[in-house]
Amino acid sequence: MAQKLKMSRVGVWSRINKLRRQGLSIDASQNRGYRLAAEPDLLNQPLLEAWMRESGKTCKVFVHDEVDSTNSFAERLLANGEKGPFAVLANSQKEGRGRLGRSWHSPRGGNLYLSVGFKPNVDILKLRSFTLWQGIQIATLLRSLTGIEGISVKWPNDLVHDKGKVGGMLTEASIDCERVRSLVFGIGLNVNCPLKRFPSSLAKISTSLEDLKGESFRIHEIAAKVIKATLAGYAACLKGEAEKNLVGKWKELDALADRRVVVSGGKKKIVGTARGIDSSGALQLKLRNGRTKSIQAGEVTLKE
Ligand code: BT5
Repeated sequence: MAQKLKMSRVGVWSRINKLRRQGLSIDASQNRGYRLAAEPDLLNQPLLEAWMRESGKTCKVFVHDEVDSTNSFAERLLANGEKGPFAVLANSQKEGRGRLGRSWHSPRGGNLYLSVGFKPNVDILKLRSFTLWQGIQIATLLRSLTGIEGISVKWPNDLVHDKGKVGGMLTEASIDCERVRSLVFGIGLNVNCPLKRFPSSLAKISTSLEDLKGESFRIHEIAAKVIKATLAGYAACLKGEAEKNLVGKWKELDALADRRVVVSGGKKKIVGTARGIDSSGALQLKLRNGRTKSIQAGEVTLKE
């Protein structure tokens, strides 16, 4: 290693110790060298960048220990002239958020809190199904990466399994004259953080990849691959490929398919059977009177 890096063995040793202090677990063996024994659960920027190179897709990344919200951080970067795409990641969030003022529980270490910022400057129609399409991309990725078959999408922005919610997505955009000027796609994914660190009411309805598989996952690898899937999903939306394949792909991963559900929006509640989505991304709800209602926005819960 010293020869390859053109430095002294003491120099290598001191850098290895620096990496150990950053949380990397490195084994040493006399006359053989060093080996990365386990990857840390806390984010390490060079390690993330190495995984991004490995995954074949890179963009600028901003790694933090704690932020208010990675979505807010990305919005500020875009407002200050940062060009997209870039990714913002944090070990924890003080004000992680979901939709409609709800919060996203974001304990430190082991879970993914990631936002990707874009400057699209395209017609709003091109991105109207963006969150649904990203859900398909990420659920597909997680199934193949973890072997957990039951990971599904729940309209409009959840990643779920029968055991509970494993992740959520939040897309925020600034729109002007029907054009999307800036776009932030945020995802929170429960990876390795033990559910006992969740408030008990939330632990009951949540799950994590570790909880589902019984083993922990490399957070940097997952982050790099989710970033890659997000960039590819965005490109597919701009090219119009997403819209063509949306309905069919959603069907393969739809947690609500043919389930009796209650849709609430404001004070109204509608009961029906979920029958997938249409090409605009609206939920198709079959009502008791046989009609199908298109739902553009709302909250869906399973009917007991
Ligand atoms: C979401 O909202 O599911 C979108 C969550 C997006 C979070 C990411 S983290 C990175 C980026 N930065 C941010 O500030 N946000 C994004 P919604 O559909 O409104 O669901 C919120 C509800 O999910 C809460 O009211 C809880 O019931 C539940 N919840 C909160 N934290 C959770 C967690 N860690 N795991 C599972 N469920 C959770």
